[in-house]
Amino acid sequence: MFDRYRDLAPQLVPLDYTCQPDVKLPYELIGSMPELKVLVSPSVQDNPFRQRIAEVFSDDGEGNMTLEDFLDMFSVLSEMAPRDLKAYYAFKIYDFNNDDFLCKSDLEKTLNKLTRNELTEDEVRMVCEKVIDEADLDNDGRLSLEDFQTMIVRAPDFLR
Ligand SMILES: [Ca+2]
Ligand SMILES: [Ca+2]
Repeated sequence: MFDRYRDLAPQLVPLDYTCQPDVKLPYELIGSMPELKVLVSPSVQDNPFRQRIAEVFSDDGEGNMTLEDFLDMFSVLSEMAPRDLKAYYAFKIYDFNNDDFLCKSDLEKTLNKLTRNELTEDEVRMVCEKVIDEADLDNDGRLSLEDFQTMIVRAPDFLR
């Protein structure tokens, strides 16, 4: 993974990391990686969450990544990562306004991205209401991480 990171910008990334150099690669380089483009499935050519994933894993929240951010991202995305860890980051990725809850607007945004705006506004609203209805265990109208994790346990296909 270090080689992949360095290959993105050999002029910026030193070979020797023993002194922990303060290097960050801009999102434009990270987001161009084929791994990030096809994450959703091979049939989806461009991953609509590409930028959001990089934002969540970057320390600066803008998708610019240190080597450490980069390694974290790929270890969570790997097939070997535990389900709870994947669920935690999926939650963060969908929590667009970073308030630690998935509210209706987060879900609408997620759904619009997943379906590439192919659903009508009414359809999106209906699906989001249904998701909250089914997963909101404490009835506060939004999904906490706990609500979300329970939902995932009941829908094993979700993380794929
Ligand atoms: Ca939120
Ligand atoms: Ca809730």
